Amino acid sequence: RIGVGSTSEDDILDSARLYYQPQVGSDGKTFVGVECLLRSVNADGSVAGPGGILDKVVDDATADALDWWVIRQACTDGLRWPQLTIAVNISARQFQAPDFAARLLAVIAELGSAPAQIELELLESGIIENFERAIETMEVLRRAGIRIALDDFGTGYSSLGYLQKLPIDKLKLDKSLVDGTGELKAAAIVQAVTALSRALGLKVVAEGVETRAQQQFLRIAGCHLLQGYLFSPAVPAERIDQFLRGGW
Ligand code: G
Ligand code: G
Ligand code: NA
Ligand code: MN
Repeated sequence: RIGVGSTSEDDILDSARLYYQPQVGSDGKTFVGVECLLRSVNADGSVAGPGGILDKVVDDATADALDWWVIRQACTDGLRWPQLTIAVNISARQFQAPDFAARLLAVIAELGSAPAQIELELLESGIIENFERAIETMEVLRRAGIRIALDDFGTGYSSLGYLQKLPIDKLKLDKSLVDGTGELKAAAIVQAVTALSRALGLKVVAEGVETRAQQQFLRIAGCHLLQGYLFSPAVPAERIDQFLRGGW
């Protein structure tokens, strides 16, 4: 056991669960992939979001263990779902480790995963710091077949210049943009960003889709994929198995 007020690495990893939120084609019918979202089970059996567990992580070694637990769990569950893309959130700290790409490729090889099934969701903040090195890492990963998505586009600076400069495959439109699509100006931004992304050869995923009206707007705007409570929240792996057996 480590010091007072902290939770041991074993306890943290024991409580960790990986949930999966479906990503569907813009018609809402084709189940295309999942985003992995970290959860933790409390002593009473209730399930908490990532904040609950991340707050307990106080040292780098535990943070590293948890980050790599997520990747191994995602790859392992993904073996059952070869038809789905598995998108994993990668923190800036994890992505910027000098051995990140080599370590990821080693895990994928060890587990027998298909690199083309794995997608990394990166934040702008994880890329701009040490930009040149980040681009090199992204290129190494993409040459190995792994896909890269730029997450939370529409928050922060979200420079359009990045869309041209970054070696990415996908853009994830943040929920805040999707929320505004009932309004003229926000709708125009979503249409323009989607059209530009498509012209640059990127796939576009809209996050936080909650209503049929949003779905219809995003489909017509040209978003390839949709994700949100309208379709499903993040669910345990067993639910994904059920969806794939026809219970969609
Ligand atoms: O469901 P939601 O509350 O899961 O997630 C909240 C935030 O936590 C999001 O920004 C999401 O990207 C992030 N997050 C969720 N799971 C992971 C994870 O496994 N790793 C990292 N780095 N971030 C995660
Ligand atoms: O930052 P990132 O995009 O990885 O985080 C996704 C977050 O959004 C997670 O916390 C996830 O649980 C949450 N989320 C996913 N779909 C919806 C939705 O339709 N509505 C709301 N309010 N939150 C959502
Ligand atoms: Na994400
Ligand atoms: Mn996001």
